Amino acid sequence: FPEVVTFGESMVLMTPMNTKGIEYNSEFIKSFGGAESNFAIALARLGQKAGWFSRLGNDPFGRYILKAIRGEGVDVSRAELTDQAPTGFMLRETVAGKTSVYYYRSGSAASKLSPKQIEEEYIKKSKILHITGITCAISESARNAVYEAVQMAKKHGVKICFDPNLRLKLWSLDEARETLLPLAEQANYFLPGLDELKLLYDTSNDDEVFSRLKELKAVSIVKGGHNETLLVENGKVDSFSYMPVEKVIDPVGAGDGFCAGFVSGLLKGFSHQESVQLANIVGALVIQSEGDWEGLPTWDEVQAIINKEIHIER
Ligand code: KDG
Repeated sequence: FPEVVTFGESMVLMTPMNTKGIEYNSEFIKSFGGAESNFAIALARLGQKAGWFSRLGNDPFGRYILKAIRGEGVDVSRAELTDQAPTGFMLRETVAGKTSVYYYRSGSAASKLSPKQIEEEYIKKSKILHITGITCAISESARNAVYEAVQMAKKHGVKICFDPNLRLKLWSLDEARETLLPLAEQANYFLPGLDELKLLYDTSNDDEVFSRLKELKAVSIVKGGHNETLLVENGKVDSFSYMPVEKVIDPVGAGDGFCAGFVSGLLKGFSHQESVQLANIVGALVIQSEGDWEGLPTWDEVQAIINKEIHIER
């Protein structure tokens, strides 16, 4: 059984091969994305036993995604291929420095996730359950699956790690607040971005954000301060500078890698402070290569950075 379990939608991701954008481009690169599978792949590369599940269409896209995630060493034994609905699909383009995302996922196989797919034994045998706000946003039944998993985790003393992953293309800010703020109350580890918190708490004031976080029982790890990560624990805020990077190539997926870095640190017995530093290293490596998960580092690469022995060429 995996030590970390997560679940949520993975979709095929098409990006134009050149800078003309989707409308004027005729060649695309096929890959896939999904915050939770990015997280699970990141953990597997860092040497942890990770399990991810979802529902995928029994179609070429679904089979491709399932094989790729399995190939990364993630346990996909609870993932399902279904004939009832198609695999979700997304396109992403960056034109003149502006990145846009187009989703084709309503009614997808993953949106049919429901509490029925949450296997108690699978959750119970893990140490950490990782959930994200995206799964809550894709459908009511998927949101109920998240609630079910959270209840099971609590029942069996499994720690809950929560990344709100606010996606305003999927739901309104009001709907997001209604679901995500109560989930933050249930979490043991809360890993939001500072921008997300400002939206969720409806404030532009950092102090107000941190006083809200101090009220939570969770340890909060806040991404995206001023080039730093902030750790909020026992009423105190500690700051950890990002690892400097020469050039940011593609920031997508950095948050998922970051969460996995933190969770991997916990599982390796690191302190919260050390786990945040590991998260920062993983985040810094992901943004230096293209793709949502392709640039995730292995544990050997991370150790080389920690030991400053080898310069990783990317
Ligand atoms: O965090 C990266 C994800 O946003 C991406 O891989 C796709 O899960 C995704 C989404 O819903 O946008």
